[in-house]
Amino acid sequence: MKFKSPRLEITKAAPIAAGTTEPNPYGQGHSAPLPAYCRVEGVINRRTGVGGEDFGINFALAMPDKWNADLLMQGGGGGNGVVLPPLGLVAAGDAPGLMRGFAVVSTDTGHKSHGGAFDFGFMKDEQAYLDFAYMANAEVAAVAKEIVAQHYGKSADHSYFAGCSTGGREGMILSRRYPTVFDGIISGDPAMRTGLSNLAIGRWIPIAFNQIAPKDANGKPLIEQSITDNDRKLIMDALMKRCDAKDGVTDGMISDPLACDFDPEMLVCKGATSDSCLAAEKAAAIKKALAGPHTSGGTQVYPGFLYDAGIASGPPFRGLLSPGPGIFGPAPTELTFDVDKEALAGIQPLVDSMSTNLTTFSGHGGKMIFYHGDSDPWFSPLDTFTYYKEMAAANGGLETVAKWSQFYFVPGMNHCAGGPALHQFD
Ligand SMILES: [Ca+2]
Repeated sequence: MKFKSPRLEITKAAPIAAGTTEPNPYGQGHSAPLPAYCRVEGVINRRTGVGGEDFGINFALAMPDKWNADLLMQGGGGGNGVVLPPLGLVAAGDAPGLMRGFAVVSTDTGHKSHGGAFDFGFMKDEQAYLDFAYMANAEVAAVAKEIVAQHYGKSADHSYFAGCSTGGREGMILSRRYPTVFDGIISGDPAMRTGLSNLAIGRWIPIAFNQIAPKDANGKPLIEQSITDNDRKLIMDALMKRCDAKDGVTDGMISDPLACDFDPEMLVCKGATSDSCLAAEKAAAIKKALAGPHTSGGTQVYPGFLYDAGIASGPPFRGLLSPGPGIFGPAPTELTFDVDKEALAGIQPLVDSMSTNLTTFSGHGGKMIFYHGDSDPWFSPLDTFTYYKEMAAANGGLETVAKWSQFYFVPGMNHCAGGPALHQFD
């Protein structure tokens, strides 16, 4: 095979017999035997970067013998840095893309992780940062299209991208920076403004709970005791009583989250504190935490979160009402912080995903689906929904945009999976 890009090296090309399984590193979604396919692996722009480290955009492409004539790129997660099996699991229900006949490609987006899903050490290398921020997926897509065309003797009819979390952000970035590369994009629970979402979940919310938490002998807040099991039960019972039926069906799910007008201050004790009511400062702290970070002048710098069926879930996917150590380590121990200063530092122009002009993407027939778990404790579904509304307003209005882009709340779903939800859908 001959390729246009002189920076491309193919490192493996082998037929894989039908019946193999690929363990899913995320532990859910897929275990069925895969169909026969050709697996190609390669690297684009192999180079030596900062500190003498080897960099390059690694990818894996699975091309099934029984091809449906389409290409699917799967988005990444966390800080990427690993080439996950090219299966196409996101929003694929119980049959990943490869089983449905798609050629599927995945990539590490230009660096190797040295410490799990959240190793961001690669950012010290400029090109590695640019590749992660926005460049690598488009480069891999171009190469994958070329390999697919040579392997099957014809170009893919359509090219799709589907990702959740970092993959959701990647889909949004692709729709704007490379608007003609994909015909369809699915962006789930997008990690679209991680500086500001970290301000919310790593600072604003835990520090609000620290303020009401009991303190140890050294004055350190015991954040896990700030909300008790009894508080959680009290809140969830009242929340479901108030909002479950608003969607027309009392089924344990809040399917009309924007109509939910639950307020924890409804539960404040009228007289003496007891197990059947909330202390006033506790209700106020919960309300403040879930309202999202505001500057000292009152400007909202990241949206609030929804009151939903999954917000009291415990570890490993801690809901917002179960504060404690998180994926990035122990909870902060401060009782106050300078929100104005940290909000300014939380803006990251290269990775943030804010501009709304999708005229070229929609102009070539591009379709885009957004979805977001209502109980996502990392990224607010309201941030994604606000982006969707602003994007619609900037592209001809909701009625016009709804013909090529839709937004779906996923009731009960935590971050991309889990929670009291139907999280396998397609
Ligand atoms: Ca309901």
